[in-house]
Amino acid sequence: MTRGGRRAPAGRGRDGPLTRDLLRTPGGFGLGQVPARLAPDALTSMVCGFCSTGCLLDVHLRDGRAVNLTPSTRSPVNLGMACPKGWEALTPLDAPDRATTPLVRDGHGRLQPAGWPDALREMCDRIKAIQAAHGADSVAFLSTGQIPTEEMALLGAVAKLGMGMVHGDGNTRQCMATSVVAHKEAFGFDAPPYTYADFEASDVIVLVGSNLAIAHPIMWERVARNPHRPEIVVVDPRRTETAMAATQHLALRPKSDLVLLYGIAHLLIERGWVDHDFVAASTTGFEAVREAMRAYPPDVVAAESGLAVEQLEHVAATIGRGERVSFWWTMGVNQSHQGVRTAQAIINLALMTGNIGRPGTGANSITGQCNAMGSRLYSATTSLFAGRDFTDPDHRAEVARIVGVPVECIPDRPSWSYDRIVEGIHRGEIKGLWVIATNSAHSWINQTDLHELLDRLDLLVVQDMYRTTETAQRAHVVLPAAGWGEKDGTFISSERRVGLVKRVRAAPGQALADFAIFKLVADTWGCADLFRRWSDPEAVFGILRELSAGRPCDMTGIHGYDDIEAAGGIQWPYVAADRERPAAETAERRLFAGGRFPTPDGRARFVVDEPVAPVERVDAQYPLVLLTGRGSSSQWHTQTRTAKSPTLRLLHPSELHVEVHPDDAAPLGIESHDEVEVRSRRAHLRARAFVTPTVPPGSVFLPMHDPAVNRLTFASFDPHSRQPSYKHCAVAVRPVGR
Ligand SMILES: Nc1nc2c(c(=O)[nH]1)N[C@H]1C(S)=C(S)[C@@H](COP(=O)(O)OP(=O)(O)OC[C@H]3O[C@@H](n4cnc5c(=O)[nH]c(N)nc54)[C@H](O)[C@@H]3O)O[C@H]1N2
Ligand SMILES: Nc1nc2c(c(=O)[nH]1)N[C@H]1C(S)=C(S)[C@@H](COP(=O)(O)OP(=O)(O)OC[C@H]3O[C@@H](n4cnc5c(=O)[nH]c(N)nc54)[C@H](O)[C@@H]3O)O[C@H]1N2
Ligand code: SF4
Ligand SMILES: [Mo]
Repeated sequence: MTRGGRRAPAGRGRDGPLTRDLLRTPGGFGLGQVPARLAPDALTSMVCGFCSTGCLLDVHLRDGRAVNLTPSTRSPVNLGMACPKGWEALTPLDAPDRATTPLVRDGHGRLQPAGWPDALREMCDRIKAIQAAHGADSVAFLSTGQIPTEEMALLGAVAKLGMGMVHGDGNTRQCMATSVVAHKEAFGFDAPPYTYADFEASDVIVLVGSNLAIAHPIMWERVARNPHRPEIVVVDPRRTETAMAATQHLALRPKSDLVLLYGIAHLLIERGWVDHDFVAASTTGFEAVREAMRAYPPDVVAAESGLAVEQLEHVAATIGRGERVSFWWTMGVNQSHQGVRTAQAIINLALMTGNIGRPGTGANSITGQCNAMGSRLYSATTSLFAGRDFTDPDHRAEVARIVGVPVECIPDRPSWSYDRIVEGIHRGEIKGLWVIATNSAHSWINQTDLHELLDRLDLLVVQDMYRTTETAQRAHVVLPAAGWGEKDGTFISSERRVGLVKRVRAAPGQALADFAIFKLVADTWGCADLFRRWSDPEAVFGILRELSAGRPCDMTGIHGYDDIEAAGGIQWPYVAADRERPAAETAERRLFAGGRFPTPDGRARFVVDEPVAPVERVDAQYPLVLLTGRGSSSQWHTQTRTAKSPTLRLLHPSELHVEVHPDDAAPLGIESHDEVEVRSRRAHLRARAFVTPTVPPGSVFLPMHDPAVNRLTFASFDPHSRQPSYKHCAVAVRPVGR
């Protein structure tokens, strides 16, 4: 036994039967051919691989190869629409910097091409050596919300059940952790309750910290289709594209959301806009809320949030009088120092007004990446498969039985969160790291010491489509991965819809589907026998189906990929009885109808807390708050994919711009297009100024797509979700060269 109480592995990596097959077949696994299920000159549909909307795209094949795509008209999700990223989704696959062969760093520090067996042996031997010396939990992995669910599940199984790892988290920590915790505490399960039809059915739509027009353009199109002339309330310090189209824009002081939401609750209670029947039948904890909300009268809230008392009265009346009010939130809430309580304050408003479980209502967290929802349920990082708990012996026994592994293989403690893994490297507890489909060296908060920490690792393995990412550049071993369009599996969208992705292109060179890579790692490690049932993505889907039985995310009614194909995507839950229902009834469904929730007593829970100030304060030296987020609908995160499309590059600025309010720019003599320096207490960067009243005075905005931005951000975290607070730190701006 080792420090972590987990078995330390023995023996060396070897070529198992799979790896030997691979050796005999240069190019590997026949990835060059279009799968038998697709006719060579046909149209086939699959879900987009960028955002969580899950638009269905029709892919046009010629001689078995995808040559074009158009948005599908047969899906209720996107109704024939796609945003620029969807239209351009095939282009990044052809980029010249694709990783086409495994790379291993040589004695001179250079990454050199290697064969798969050598790279896999290098990886496994070094992990085993580290674990033997420092314990099984001294090697961790970081994964993603962007690979198919089947691949995520296989990774979780191979790394934790097969290789003895304990700690593995995902980039979803940067994105969704807050909503996960808020949902579990309030609803009893991590379940976004809505369907996109709710955008069209509401008479009031409240968007908190969400720039839907840019980050989820097709959901925004669904809002535009709403025939009820809805009131659209946008809560965002910036006058975003979304806020410009709103009927009420609450440009609150950054990070004053919790006070604002409590102030709205105060007014709803005072003015008698509480649905007491719903509260009595379907919730617990309202009396504590009523008591706590006394402390948030409009004058106090106005002073804290920078809004006018009339604005507060107006928004409360809009919500109170609305018949079908839906509340939606994204990163302006999740990425804050008190994200979980803020999300729950939104849930409180929906519960106290009875706006949940009916068409056009809901407390609705919008997810980010194409498969964030698959990661939340099946990646075996934070929770055990299908929303189970690693610490619950019954849950472990159930999973061991279904998956067919000895129960001792399943860790009995949850993983460290991403920030704790990074801290583990700092403390010398984590010596090896395997990074899959995330670009930490650009996207993680406060990069100041991350690069140095990554360099300190005894082993960094990076598995990515591209060899040029900031993280791959620092790796000892790079494993070349196939991307979206080059492999099979399923994604789960924001509205819980399971959709198919397919291999419609050959991966370049020796790149392999992540699924194949995980199988080869297991083979080389010597634990492939444990995963014999996990033979291909559809077989794994079958295992996940079994794991979902009786859980709120039950999908036992989906018998296989053909069902998903025929329906164009199926929302969970979907049980055997759903198969008998008319398709129109199951096409678009929401949760919690009848006011029942998956808590032990069937009731939703109100949660309240004391608002606290963000950790890093502005002062005379650093007088401005830095907000960060998405820059345009044509840029995706760290730009490894979207920057490869000439069309998408035309749709966004070619240089980094910082948005500065005229009142802040004037005294500094800054005009649009001037080169400026943005400095935080940790680092500085150069950018062009864009002087604009869309940012509030006292704040500046930088898009997250430039690697320099996270050298400025300040590492503070929500205490309950450990999600980084990317949207608040103190900076100064000054002109350069004058
Ligand atoms: N084009 C494009 N689309 C994407 C992505 C992408 O990279 N590019 N990424 C996808 C992913 S993974 C995600 S998670 C989503 C993110 O989708 P969003 O969350 O909508 O995008 P962000 O721009 O990060 O943040 C939303 C807004 O939060 C605001 N904000 C900042 N601080 C506060 C605050 O204190 N209070 C409030 N109320 N608002 C605040 C910002 O001004 C910003 O307009 O987008 C998804 N879609
Ligand atoms: N300042 C600031 N920072 C932020 C945010 C912010 O708002 N502000 N937002 C945060 C959020 S919400 C998110 S989700 C993160 C995103 O941060 P990241 O996850 O780092 O962003 P991506 O650029 O999407 O990185 C995905 C990586 O996976 C690779 N990849 C794509 N498909 C595949 C595949 O199929 N297999 C493999 N093996 N690799 C693949 C891509 O080439 C890329 O290198 O950023 C966070 N960082
Ligand atoms: S809205 Fe999202 S899912 Fe739809 S095409 Fe654009 S990136 Fe793809
Ligand atoms: Mo995200």
